[in-house]
Amino acid sequence: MKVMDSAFAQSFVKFADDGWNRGYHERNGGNLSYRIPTEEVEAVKEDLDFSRPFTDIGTDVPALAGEYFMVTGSGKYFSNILAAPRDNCCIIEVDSEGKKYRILWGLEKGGKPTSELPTHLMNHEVKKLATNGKSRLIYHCHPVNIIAMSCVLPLTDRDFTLALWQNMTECAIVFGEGVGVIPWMVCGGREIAVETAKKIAKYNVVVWAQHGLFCAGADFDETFGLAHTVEKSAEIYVKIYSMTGGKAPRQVITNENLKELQGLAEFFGAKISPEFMD
Ligand code: 2HA
Ligand code: ZN
Repeated sequence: MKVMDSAFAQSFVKFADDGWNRGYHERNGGNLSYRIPTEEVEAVKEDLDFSRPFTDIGTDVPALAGEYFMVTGSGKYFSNILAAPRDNCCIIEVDSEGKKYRILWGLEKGGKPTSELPTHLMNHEVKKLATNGKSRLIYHCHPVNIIAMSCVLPLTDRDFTLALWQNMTECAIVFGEGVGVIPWMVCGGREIAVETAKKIAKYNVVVWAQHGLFCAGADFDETFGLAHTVEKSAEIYVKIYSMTGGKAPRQVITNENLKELQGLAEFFGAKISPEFMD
């Protein structure tokens, strides 16, 4: 089968276009990667080219040795992915030591995988180990309201988690572990990758202050839905404080309410972390 005839590549392209249509990807902002299951790689193997050389990843990801990923290209625009996936995305293979990668498909007109490849792969490694292989997507985007919040709130996991849980009932169920926050750092390198990987071990959402979001998930719908839910709550937060002129709103979901919600979360197989509820 050709790569673009596969269900995973079509889901990847639709995901990218959904992100573009939601306004999360100005210019070349954001990136997406999918750890492809072995049987899905096998199904498209005839369309892969194993002749290109290996290149350094810039970090070590031994638990990803031999894995395959579909990844957006560095400097490529999410707005162009639907119309020209082969020019804007690629499939890469990680070598047997987890130190190098090579391109097997895509980036037909040249280019490299996302500039955030070290963060993507280190996050994949942590999540693969933490979820017994279930977690498969890492998504980075630049949504307006979560970035605005990161200019105003204290940059702690607790402040962001409670602010995002308190306005909309779904949130504590959808991201019951809470969200991690890292302060502003230079993007694209190993240092920010290490800090993000520490947070993503505990959460599925990490806020990069004055930059955007990283989300992890098991499938395309769940991962996009997570970013969308976080950003929707951030939009409500921004609207509330714009309406009140910066004053605390009259009513929000209280910690007592969150405790009452725990039963419903458990019914859906989720859990609201008690850490933030005291
Ligand atoms: O331009 O979002 O963080 C891609 C990015 C870098
Ligand atoms: Zn970015």
